[in-house]
Amino acid sequence: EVKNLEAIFEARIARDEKIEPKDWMPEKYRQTHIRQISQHAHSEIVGMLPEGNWITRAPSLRRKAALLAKVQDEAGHGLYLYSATETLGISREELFDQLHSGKAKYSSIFNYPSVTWADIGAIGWLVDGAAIINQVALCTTSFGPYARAMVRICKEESFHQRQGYEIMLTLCNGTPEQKAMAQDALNRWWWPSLMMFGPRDADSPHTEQSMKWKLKRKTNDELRQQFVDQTVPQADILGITVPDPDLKFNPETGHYDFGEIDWDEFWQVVKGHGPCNKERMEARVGAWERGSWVREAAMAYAEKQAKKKVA
Ligand code: FAQ
Repeated sequence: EVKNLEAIFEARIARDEKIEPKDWMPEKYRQTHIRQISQHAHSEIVGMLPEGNWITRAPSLRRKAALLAKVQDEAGHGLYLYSATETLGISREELFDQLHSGKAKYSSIFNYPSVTWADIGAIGWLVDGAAIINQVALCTTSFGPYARAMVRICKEESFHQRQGYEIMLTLCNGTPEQKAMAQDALNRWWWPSLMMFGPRDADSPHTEQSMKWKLKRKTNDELRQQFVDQTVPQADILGITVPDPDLKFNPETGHYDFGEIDWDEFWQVVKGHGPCNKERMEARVGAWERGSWVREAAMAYAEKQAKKKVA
């Protein structure tokens, strides 16, 4: 019986049909999706923190309005993604519990500090730029609710990337001090942005199976290369330098060759030992605890309404 269901499922994947929440799916397919989509949701929510840090200090009303809108969009992305995860049979409470207990990961990138205004430019340009490359590939992922969430999220991310690049352009066309700030932000965010794509394919335990299921449509290394190829010419336009002495266009392959990522740093950050891991988790757990009275009040009100109906 299960063999038969599995054959039908595999045939649907081969035909590029979307798998929907109530369809039969292998348990491992379900679990892998819960893992990836929830980690993606957690990343959106934790990702609000480094940028939220600058809302009160944005240099103009226009910049403040744009940054506020961007951070709100990220909350929205987190909510669509939590909803998509819930369709796989796990509750929001369980998902939060996994984040707060450290069982679930979120993107390594959000464990770095945003120390100057130029970091807001670099995050939009590089971090959202990397996120779009990863997420455009996910728009054709096999699980319907995830694919549909990605289509809308990508549209919003395009605006995020542009607002970041425009901040960088303004700084790079400004005073020497402003240009130096932009260069410093690129120096600090470049390598962590490359790490967002995950370990090398050879060291990635999940890629092979996720490619077969069409959860992933491109591998970590393919997407990373695409990011480098797209972003280096943008740095040239800004007139700032990518902090990689090995970076060089290779006319034979048509791609940029680039230096080795510090994989030790990557795994340290993933395991919870990055510069801001502790601060980020304290912010999330603290928000959950401080919000408990709202959840209790909502429950008490719902109970009262239910009793009224019975009476
Ligand atoms: N950080 O075998 P793989 C955003 C973990 S964008 C932390 O390659 P997989 C927008 C991985 O989970 C950022 N952990 O795994 C925004 C696994 O551990 P596990 C979010 C990482 O899943 C912008 C282990 O290493 N985007 O939020 C990282 O096939 C600006 C082995 O790795 C997404 O989540 C990492 N960088 O490939 C918001 C995209 N890389 O689970 C605010 C969706 C790997 O076994 C401001 N996710 N690990 O314990 C994906 O595409 C994939 O999950 C990958 C990893 C590519 C991230």
